[in-house]
Amino acid sequence: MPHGVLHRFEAFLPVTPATPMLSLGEGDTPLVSCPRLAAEVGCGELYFKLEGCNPTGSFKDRGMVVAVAKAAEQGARRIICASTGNTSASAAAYGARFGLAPLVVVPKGNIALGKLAQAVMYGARIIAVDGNFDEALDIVKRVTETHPIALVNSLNPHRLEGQKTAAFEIVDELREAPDLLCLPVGNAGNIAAYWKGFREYHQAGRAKVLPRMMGFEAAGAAPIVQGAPVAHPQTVASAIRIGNPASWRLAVAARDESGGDIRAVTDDEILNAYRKLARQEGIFGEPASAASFAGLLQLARDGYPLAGQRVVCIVTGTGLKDPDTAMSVPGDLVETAATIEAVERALIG
Ligand code: AN7
Repeated sequence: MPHGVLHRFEAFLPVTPATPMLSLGEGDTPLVSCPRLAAEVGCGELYFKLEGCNPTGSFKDRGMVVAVAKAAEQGARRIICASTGNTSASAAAYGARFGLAPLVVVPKGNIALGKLAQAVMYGARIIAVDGNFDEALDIVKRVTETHPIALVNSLNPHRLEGQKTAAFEIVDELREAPDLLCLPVGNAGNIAAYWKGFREYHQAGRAKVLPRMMGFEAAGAAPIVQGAPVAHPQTVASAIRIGNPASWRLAVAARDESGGDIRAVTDDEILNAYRKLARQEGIFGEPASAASFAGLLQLARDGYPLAGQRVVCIVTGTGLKDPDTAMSVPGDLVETAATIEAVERALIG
């Protein structure tokens, strides 16, 4: 059985007879219903879409498979991206799979350990710059103007084409679009891709509802909320530590056309949602991914009308990507001697 985004959604993607139809099994991620949290938040239904179940552990694989397939089709030999970590992991994996050499430019010391390990393992040339993501992206854009290297950041429209397939999957599974879609916003490509996906399915008659798009930036990296670029973005959620998003205008269009909102969530709200989701539902997303649920909790607290609403929160990447942040959360760890008595004592209290 052929699997993956290119096969499953061929009719909605820029696939030609010359497109190499490879896959690592991306897409088809779980949509997990959480009725207890729905009751707590006060919405009708609540689902989490676990994009961490993609082959490299984040939603980036959906768009990367399309971008890299098209680059291969067009005869590219090398691909390049700037990244806060997940894009580089995905580019490195799909570069290996399609036989294109991956180059990744990352902010030195500022990407999560698991993501760096992935780029190392998949054999990317890793260029760690002494600057932030926005500076890295500027450099990469300029490099591709003068070198024959395919750009696979989300400025490449094939990336958003692939990412829109997550919206298709939600509608296919619920047999309707949700009322509200909550997701983190960093470089702002994903919110634009989901909105494109929901509109295309709506136009194709597969959904009657168009969701309100609710995006959440980290408070220390919230250029869209503030209406101006942030020169030195700061947040514990390193994936969305971005001060000048490439898809800014598309994100604002998604917000306004859908009647949604883009808001800021603080690091405390992110970390609270990160722990709560793991401890109450067994869903371990990375800190940036917890911004979706942090945002929903904020909406509930602010009295946003949620009663009866069907809400989907996107968990964009797996928590295993960022072991350092996980280990900074107070855990319940007891070390003892290897005796029955010592372990019995550790069971209580
Ligand atoms: C887990 O990898 O920008 O708003 O370079 O890794 O579409 O950028 C990652 C972004 C959310 C934000 N959640 O999505 C990169 C990068 C996770 C992410 C986002 C990212 P966009």
